[in-house]
Amino acid sequence: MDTRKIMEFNPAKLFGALSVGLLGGYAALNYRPSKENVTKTNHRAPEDIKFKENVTKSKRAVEDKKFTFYYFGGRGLGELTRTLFVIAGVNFENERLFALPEEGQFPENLGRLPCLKIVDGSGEYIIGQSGAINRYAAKVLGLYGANELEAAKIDTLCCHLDDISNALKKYYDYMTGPLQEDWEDVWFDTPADVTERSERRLRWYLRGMDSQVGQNGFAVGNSFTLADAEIYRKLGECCEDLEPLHYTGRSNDFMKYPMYASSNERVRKVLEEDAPNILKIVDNFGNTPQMQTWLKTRGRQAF
Ligand SMILES: N[C@@H](CCC(=O)N[C@@H](CS)C(=O)NCC(=O)O)C(=O)O
Repeated sequence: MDTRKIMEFNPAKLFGALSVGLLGGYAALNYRPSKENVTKTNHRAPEDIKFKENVTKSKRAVEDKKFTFYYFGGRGLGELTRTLFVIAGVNFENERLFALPEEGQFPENLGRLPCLKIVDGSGEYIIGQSGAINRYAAKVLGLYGANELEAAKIDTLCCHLDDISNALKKYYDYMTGPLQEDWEDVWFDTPADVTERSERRLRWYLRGMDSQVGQNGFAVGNSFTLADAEIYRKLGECCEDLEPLHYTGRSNDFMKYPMYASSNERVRKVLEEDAPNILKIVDNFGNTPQMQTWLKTRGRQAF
């Protein structure tokens, strides 16, 4: 049963929310907290997934735990965590909220989402903050490298990806849209070999990162880690099954392809030309049976 409520656009509320930025953005939604505004799905890992060596170890570590992941009905700050469970082949309950949390809920993330609940023999814990959740999940799922140095390398790559997201903000504002008419040409097509700091755009970052990842379809080592998941999420993941309207009231088309591009080809061309190793990672990760099943079954996304 699908209990989703389509979010209604309310310009007056939206104006107020924009003034306090992204964190206030959800206040723009005209909705009431209610149990009907939640969907719960048990994600069951396919039986035939062969665990990589390091994941097998972690499987024992998670065997006695039950995970529930709470986030809104879109991808946003939640999808990376979900794909960590998916790629590791570990079951989790995917609780998608289509309303703001009720007063007093989720204090671990200051009343916001995502949060991850872990129940095991020793009790119940809730973790807030997406970064903390992702690092915790990567550790217990065996997706944080084989040793401390690999873990540091994974962190480095994730920080490079954060730099890219921050650089993109100069050209595209998530809440309002493009900040200049030719933003796509500037962001995607500025050559990698610029000399001025102010001219560093997507290709500059990716060409540099490409020499830092493996040539074997894995960012670090010989199996998937948090870095592969984040590379896929930021540079590879597409979504055609979206609600028609984004919660800011505009068309959801800008959410279909990585980095708000008008087509997936925009991003792939950059990877083909300047970051072939990263492209290999995107394809290796996205083509796994786990991810293929997940993409087909995760359902329609609000954003
Ligand atoms: N830094 C926090 C940000 C959490 C956050 O702002 N979550 C948004 C959804 S993406 C939210 O819950 N907004 C509702 C609100 O601020 O009331 C994290 O990464 O978890």
